[in-house]
Amino acid sequence: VASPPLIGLTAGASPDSPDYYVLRWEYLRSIELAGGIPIVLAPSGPALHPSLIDRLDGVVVTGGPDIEPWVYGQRAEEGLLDVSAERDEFEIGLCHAALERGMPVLGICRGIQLLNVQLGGTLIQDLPACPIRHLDLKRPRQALVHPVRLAPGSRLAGILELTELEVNSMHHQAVDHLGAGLAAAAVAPDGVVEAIEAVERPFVVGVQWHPEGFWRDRDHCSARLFRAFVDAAARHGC
Ligand SMILES: [Mn+2]
Repeated sequence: VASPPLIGLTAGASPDSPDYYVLRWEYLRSIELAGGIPIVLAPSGPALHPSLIDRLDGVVVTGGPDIEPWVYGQRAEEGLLDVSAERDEFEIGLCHAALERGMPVLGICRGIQLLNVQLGGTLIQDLPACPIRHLDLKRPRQALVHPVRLAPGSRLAGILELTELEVNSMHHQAVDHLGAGLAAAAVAPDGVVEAIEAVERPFVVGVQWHPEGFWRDRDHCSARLFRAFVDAAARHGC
């Protein structure tokens, strides 16, 4: 029996106490339930060392602060929130190493944005608050805020076995121009891109919502997304 795949998940500095790195444990639980072994990767230390990366089978780029606009060739605009140059640099390096190795990558929230700019895309720095309120800190994380329509024939539609689903929403930025080799896999009714995927890579998927928020509901389609990702990582490790 093959050993479970090792999945690296990015952590970042705590917005409240910058002396600490933090990662919401729901990400770890979601990977465990999907059959993977989660490994927390913090910006400091050996996380970018090839001898560590080569032992991983997949990478999850998690939620977090805004990406420095210079990374995608823009100036900061009104509405830009907290940024972390340390985390940008770390995740861009990690993502580059993973993509170079054909390793499966799952980007969540900030992670979809990181994947997109990594491949040359740009971001909307601050979404308008209507018609859909994509960010509202007073809402519970599991609140279903808006539907997304999955692109017919996309990898994501195949994984989730759906054409449309209701998602949570905790973002004020979004994918603007798509990076090279990426396609939109899900779109909200207001036109905001809610998922992307690489057309010709094994498993490179980003979602703007937070599937880990549904880890308690094993029948939820989010479990299928984590399962497909961990399975792809297991195949990569073979
Ligand atoms: Mn949204």
